[in-house]
Amino acid sequence: MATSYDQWIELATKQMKGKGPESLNWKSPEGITIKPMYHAEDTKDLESFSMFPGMAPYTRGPMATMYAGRPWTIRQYAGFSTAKASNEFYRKNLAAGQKGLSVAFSLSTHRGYDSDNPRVSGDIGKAGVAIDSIEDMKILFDGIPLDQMSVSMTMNGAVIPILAMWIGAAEEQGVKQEELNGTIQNDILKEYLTRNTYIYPPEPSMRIVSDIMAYSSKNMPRYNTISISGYHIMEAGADSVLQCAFTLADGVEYVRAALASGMDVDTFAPRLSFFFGVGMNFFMEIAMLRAARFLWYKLMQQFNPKKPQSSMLRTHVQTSGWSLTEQDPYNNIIRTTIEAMSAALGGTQSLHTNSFDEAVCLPTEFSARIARNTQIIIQEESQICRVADPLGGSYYVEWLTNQIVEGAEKIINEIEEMGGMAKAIATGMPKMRIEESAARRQARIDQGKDVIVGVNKYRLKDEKLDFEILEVPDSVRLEQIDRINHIKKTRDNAKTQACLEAVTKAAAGKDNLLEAAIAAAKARATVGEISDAMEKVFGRFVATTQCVSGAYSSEYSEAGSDSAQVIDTMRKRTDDFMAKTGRRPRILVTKMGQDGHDRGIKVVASSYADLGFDVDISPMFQTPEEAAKMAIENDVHIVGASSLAAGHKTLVPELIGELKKNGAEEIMVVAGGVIPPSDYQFLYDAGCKGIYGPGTPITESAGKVMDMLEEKYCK
Ligand code: 3CP
Repeated sequence: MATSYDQWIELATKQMKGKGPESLNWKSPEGITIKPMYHAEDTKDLESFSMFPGMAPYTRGPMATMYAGRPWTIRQYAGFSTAKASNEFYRKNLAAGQKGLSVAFSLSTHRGYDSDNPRVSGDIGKAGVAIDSIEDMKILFDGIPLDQMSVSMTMNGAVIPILAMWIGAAEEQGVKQEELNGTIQNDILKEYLTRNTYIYPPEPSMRIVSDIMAYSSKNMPRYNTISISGYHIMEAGADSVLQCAFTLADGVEYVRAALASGMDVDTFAPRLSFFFGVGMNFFMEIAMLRAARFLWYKLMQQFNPKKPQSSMLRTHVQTSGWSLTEQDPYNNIIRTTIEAMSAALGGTQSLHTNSFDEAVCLPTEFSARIARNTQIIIQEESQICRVADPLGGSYYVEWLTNQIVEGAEKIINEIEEMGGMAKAIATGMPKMRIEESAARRQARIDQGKDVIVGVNKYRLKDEKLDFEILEVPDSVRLEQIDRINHIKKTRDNAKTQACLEAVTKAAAGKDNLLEAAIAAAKARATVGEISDAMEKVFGRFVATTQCVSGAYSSEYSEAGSDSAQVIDTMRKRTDDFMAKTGRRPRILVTKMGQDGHDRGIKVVASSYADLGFDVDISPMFQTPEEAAKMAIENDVHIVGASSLAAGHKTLVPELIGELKKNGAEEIMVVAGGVIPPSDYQFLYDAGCKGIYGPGTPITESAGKVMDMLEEKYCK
């Protein structure tokens, strides 16, 4: 029976009692207007439409049969404490159905510090496994055959020593370099944008990326030399269009860097890989993955690749850590399942599913099992793997894919006009866009426009934490220090020093850095020593911290007068404080330790500024002593310390101690981030005045801070 769109409008209008269906249009965070229905007209002549999977332009996936031929790799990101503890964890997971490994390193390791460095006393083994030497690396992979197991290592800052140690450990396991299979993240550009685990300035860091590509393409043909990552960009607050655009623009920059170093595009491009994050906007995430593949194909054509694989985007996906909530945490299992489905329907090659407890603590064996089984059940029970790209041809998904293509392409063109991503990053443009997007999202959540079940809707009155918390003991640090001391005593020091000098010479000249570092790693040089050997030439990068203004409050005023009133009330309180005390309430927001997650402090800083606070942001990676000094020098009323990497029990009490030591106990300290509720009392006993966990609306935490300040200064 022939039907028409006009007839559908008529029917919908009738069923909606006279309201036209356009009244149901919804504007997504990307600014895309989503209609309540799509049909053939919407998919006519779409540029990104693709007939077959496995064929250019790859919108439908890189392989012809996709999961019908081979399902994606279940690759869970894990690592904590010592190499021995992590090795046991890996072996158990592999026996239980995990297919590939993915190593999470300690933040101290990321930043190129050995475990005996006083700067990292709160970080060792907390958010990943501490690796100081090839001996640790050998223990990490003990009993895991590196010629068979593909290993992903999330490492960017200390990428040279870590990759060198892995290659060295494999060799001492009897595995040749050409047999090695895996991926190194090695995506330094996004570190300056969001993740912050850089060590050196951008220019030498880009040289490191190219050196790794050059070495691997010659010696490790099965190795993916980079994992160009949008995940962290999304986690920092980017919407899907921004994630897609910035990630691909980073990719283009790496291709140009490799070409500039003299490589032929087809020698390295087939081994570029990607890494995207997916959140809760189900179809948008699917569309983003499809759009990214199409756009990458299109972008690569400017480099005239001959091999089809050179323009084929293959990706790992991780479900969003940020979408997990501390409140009613079992809801996180459901969120992760939905996100995993979008990754699968979007055509990922490899997937990590988060554990439900990650908004509170490190995953335990129990929570990791549920996370892994989420993937196994989708793969082995749901039958969704039977057909390649089952959503291909869906009016809505194809239309949405093209919307993301168009939106992302616009931003990529803007970046091209600025001279490429490295130059764009230097202007601060991408960072500001991401932060603006994050502040807007926070404002939508705080107003209840974006629903988060258990947080801003259906919140439980009485929450009890009824699951096990994994805590990494401080003794891990002492164990690591013992091992470093032992290595330094037993190695051939003259040989080690000669190898380290060769690394410095390579940094200053043209020798391949990875090649020099492999020799140093085998001579038992430590991560810190190899990093320092390069730092002598490259220096260490210090970022300047800025924040956006107006995004949080403008999202409120766009919502109408009721919402705007919340902001006005807070502003009145800060104005009154100023009238009574002669100063605006002044807060220093700081991150201590090597935790680079700065979305939280950026959102807090820009929103508090919108509410009328004077806000100072400390540089990243502060010691408690440095943070206290800055608080005193800036004469703040309060310090907000953010912690997402399990260092809070060491760092927050040390900060309070430093303030006291310097006669500034009147400066109050509050904390926020991923802090298990079972640690709250410990922190209160140490003198912390307030703890604001994930999901606390900014207006609520700011209100509580003002309660304390008014009590202290206005009575
Ligand atoms: C796949 N294959 C197939 C088919 N599908 N063959 C025939 N028919 C099919 N349908 C083949 C492939 O060609 C390949 O063969 C082999 O099977 C493996 O497939 P793959 O797609 O290459 O999968 P995998 O080895 O898992 O590699 C996936 C990518 C890799 C390419 C994405 O880079 C990867 O594993 N990345 C993971 C990155 C990661 O885990 N990152 C963690 C970030 P060949 O081997 O012969 O080619 S965690 C960060 C957390 C946050 C933070 O940073 O703090």
